Amino acid sequence: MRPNTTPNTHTAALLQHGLTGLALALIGLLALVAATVAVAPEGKAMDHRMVRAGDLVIENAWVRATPPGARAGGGYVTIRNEGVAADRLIAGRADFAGRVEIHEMRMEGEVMQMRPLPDGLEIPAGDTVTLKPGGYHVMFMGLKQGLEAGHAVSVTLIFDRAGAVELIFPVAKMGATSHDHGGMKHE
Ligand SMILES: [Cu+2]
Repeated sequence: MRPNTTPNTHTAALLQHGLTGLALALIGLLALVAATVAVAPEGKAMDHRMVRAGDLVIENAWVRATPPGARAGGGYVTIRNEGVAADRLIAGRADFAGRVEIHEMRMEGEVMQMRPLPDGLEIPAGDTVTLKPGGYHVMFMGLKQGLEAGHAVSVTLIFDRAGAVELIFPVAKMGATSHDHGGMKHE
């Protein structure tokens, strides 16, 4: 028995706990700072939050604010695959929409066509795929509520390999049109 090792061990444990607490507090503070800079004043997509899921790095997620009465909305995100195997964005879900689809938009002759991708969207190994206006996008069908600029919504994207990934999509006002007049609420 060595009775005087007990206080030493105890002190070490206390010190360790103290350090862990400090580290957790710092991480919390950083997360808070990261969350605060999500949307720039002009409403442009300026989300710097980055989410890692398996081999995927997902960032710059945002949804476009919808005009009153809109039944569908678009979401955009950048997905980087740092792995050696291809992954595939196959589906999604969101509480605010009846259905989530993965769409592509492309010119068919002179007409811009939008259609769901039946097999999802491949994220090749070592490559980055950007979903953006005029290209690939996440389509929220059957909106249950309007998407209001300055707010943020939770969306789960489902990948073949990386699985279900829950993301926060800030709502940004983009591409204001002639519909954006007096009747709309301005910030
Ligand atoms: Cu679409």
